[in-house]
Amino acid sequence: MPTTLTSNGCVIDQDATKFGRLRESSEHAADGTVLRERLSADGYVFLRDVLDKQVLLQVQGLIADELHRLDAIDPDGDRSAHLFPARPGLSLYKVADNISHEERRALTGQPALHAIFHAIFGEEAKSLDYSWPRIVGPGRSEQPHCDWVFMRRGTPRLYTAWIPLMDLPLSHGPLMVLENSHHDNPHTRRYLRMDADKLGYFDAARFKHGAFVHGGCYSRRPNRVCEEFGTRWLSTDYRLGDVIIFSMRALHATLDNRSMGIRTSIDARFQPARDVTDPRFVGPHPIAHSARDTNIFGHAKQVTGRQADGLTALRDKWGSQVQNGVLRYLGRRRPCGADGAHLAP
Ligand SMILES: O=C(O)CCC(=O)C(=O)O
Ligand SMILES: [Fe+2]
Repeated sequence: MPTTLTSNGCVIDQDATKFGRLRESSEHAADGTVLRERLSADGYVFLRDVLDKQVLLQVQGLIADELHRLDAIDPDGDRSAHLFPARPGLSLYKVADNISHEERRALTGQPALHAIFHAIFGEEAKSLDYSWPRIVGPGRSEQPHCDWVFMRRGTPRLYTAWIPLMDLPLSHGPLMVLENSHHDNPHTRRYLRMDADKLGYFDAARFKHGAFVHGGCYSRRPNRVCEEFGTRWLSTDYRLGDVIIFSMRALHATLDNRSMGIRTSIDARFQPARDVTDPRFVGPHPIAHSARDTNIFGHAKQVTGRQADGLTALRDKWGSQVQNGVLRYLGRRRPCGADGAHLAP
């Protein structure tokens, strides 16, 4: 009997029709033709033991500093079982912001990674300047989404590289990809037109699979996503040195971290160097998603057009905004009403 796996609290059925292991492509790491074929057929390539561990460990060390600063590590925890035992009761899902541009660049700029992307694109590759070092405590996960809705303002020739910064078996909440979800399909076709950073509060809100969803998330029910597509969630026991590279259009999520330790990983994005770059992720201090209008107070400020305090603005505008939002929601059947026309690949 395999140990229970969950994602966002939902049990992941490990029947062979619903859950499987990633296909490995490690021996083809330098073969652009095979990598491209697999990206096109599978939506991902998974390469074992191809990255420079020294560089990964340097970033891991910086994340350890951040964890100490956050007082997230249990001093009495079992260090032999977990690199970073989590303080009991800790609830943590965070992008580690103490890691400088240069330090991140050392990782994303490592020759091994560039060689892989050079092979994939058949030309010089570059990473977006911004990358996401993540620290994830017990019980936490990322919900199903496609990266395209967050990064659609540059070239469509863009891929995510998700890199574990420690050994991450299934029980520690690693990444999973929904099989064949990168192909055009009726489920994500409209969702993929969304530009998550352009949505107002109500545009970003909808129901999916019986749950309230907000922003760029596709669904909060990974088990229902799997049933909807009729394909499997694919993951693996990741080890330090591995990388999974996947399509912007592939649905992915993470398993819940069911261990007593903290999960650390980093994700970065790569594209051909000469292609247009999404301006949100350019430069030493990229704005990333900070301009996003994600809360109702920000939305209220925006619609009043003045620097009112959020509550005052809400009092003025609440009635009409709720009404408009409900009408807009009822009046459309697609998951989001965003203008996603530009740059659709
Ligand atoms: O590691 C995570 O929690 C989320 C990863 C992810 O969504 C990505 O790499 O695109
Ligand atoms: Fe993602």
